[in-house]
Amino acid sequence: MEIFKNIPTIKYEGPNSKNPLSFKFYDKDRVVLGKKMSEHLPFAMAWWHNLGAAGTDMFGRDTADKSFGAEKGTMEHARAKVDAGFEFMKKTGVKYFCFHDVDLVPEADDIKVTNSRLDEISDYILEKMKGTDIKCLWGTANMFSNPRFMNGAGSTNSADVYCFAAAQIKKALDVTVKLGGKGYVFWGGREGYETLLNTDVKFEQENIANLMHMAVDYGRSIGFKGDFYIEPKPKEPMKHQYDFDAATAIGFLRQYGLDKDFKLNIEANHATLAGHTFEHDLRISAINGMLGSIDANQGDYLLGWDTDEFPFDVYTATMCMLEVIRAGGLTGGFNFDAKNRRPSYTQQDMFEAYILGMDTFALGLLNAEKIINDGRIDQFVKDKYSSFNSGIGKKIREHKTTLVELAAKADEMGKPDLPGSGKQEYLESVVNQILFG
Ligand code: XLS
Ligand code: CA
Ligand code: CA
Repeated sequence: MEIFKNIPTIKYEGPNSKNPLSFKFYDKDRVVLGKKMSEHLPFAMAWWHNLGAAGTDMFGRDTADKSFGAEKGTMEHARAKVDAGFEFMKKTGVKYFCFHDVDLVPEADDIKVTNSRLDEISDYILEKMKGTDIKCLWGTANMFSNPRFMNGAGSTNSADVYCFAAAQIKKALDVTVKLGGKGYVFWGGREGYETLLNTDVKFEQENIANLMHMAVDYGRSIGFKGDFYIEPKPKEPMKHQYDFDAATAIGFLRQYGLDKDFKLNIEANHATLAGHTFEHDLRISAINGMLGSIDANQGDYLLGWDTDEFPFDVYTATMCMLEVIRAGGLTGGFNFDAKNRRPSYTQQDMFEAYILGMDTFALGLLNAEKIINDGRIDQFVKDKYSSFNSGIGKKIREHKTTLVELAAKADEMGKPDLPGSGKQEYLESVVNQILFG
């Protein structure tokens, strides 16, 4: 049964099309820098936002109807969501999906019941996947909504609750492996604290790391070959979250010996909440060999919370794609962890949101290609450090000098020439010229 009756398969019609249900820039087979657009941009649908979120916020109830013809909170509804999701992915050409355990089925009071529901729904999803090229990008366990996680999951003060975190991870890994998922995410929404007056930070971080080690051991034992990811976020719901940003998460992974199995899933809105640009956290991940996957969305610079908007900022998408291309691509993909604004409540709005997001990243990719082919930006950065190519600079790079030798050099010079100009304004105008010239 067709759910999105008035929505056709979305096709590329080019930048001049006025058809709202068409791609203007995402042309999946177009070759960019030697690869098809669809290979550069493995897009994913977030089960929770697209099939679940219906507009409820702190001040008001649902505006959208996401029942998909079934009664909410039932297994019939869980199956209707699968039907809707697969029809949506086929019509938009999105090839991957991401899920939390409780996005797939209604959670029961007894975890054994929830788990049998997960078995049932994952059979149904597997059935739906047959004959399509739709795949699972990553799975995760929701260890932040249920009241038992009020004091954290891996960081909880209750050993009993810790068992439930472990049980959910185990099951979410089972389902991820069953669906052939490429990755498994830890987003530590409740892994942090409100006040040090009631918190042993070291104890909590050790317990989180221990849980992650057990997850790796279990995952590998059932044949999971993909990457585990930490998804950093500085705050919300907690005041202080342990995985503040990319640099913090990398330090944690290295300290606890998890860096071989984990990479990072960088969400744009989380990077900006941490006071960084999106591209900053991508660069930090990439230079540490840990850029795994991306949650593609954007925040609002006027708001201090996680608005999860569909990305429309082409300039930021351009900077993102430059980072991704320079890093050699992602092992994961681009998951639209984004939701329609509350007044955009129709089925057509759901499609228009994905068209916006996919076109924005297609533009980002095309722009990144132009910047790379133009070469002026890369050349500038290369030249900027050229004093390290020879003489004393080369010795510094090769660790062949000492503070004593360098200090003697400084004495000899008395006063250095000023370093070359950073030329930020010129470079920004070069970018504008490449993008709009
Ligand atoms: C919330 C996070 C969450 C993760 C998965 O802010 O973005 O949705 O991506 O648990
Ligand atoms: Ca996210
Ligand atoms: Ca978010």
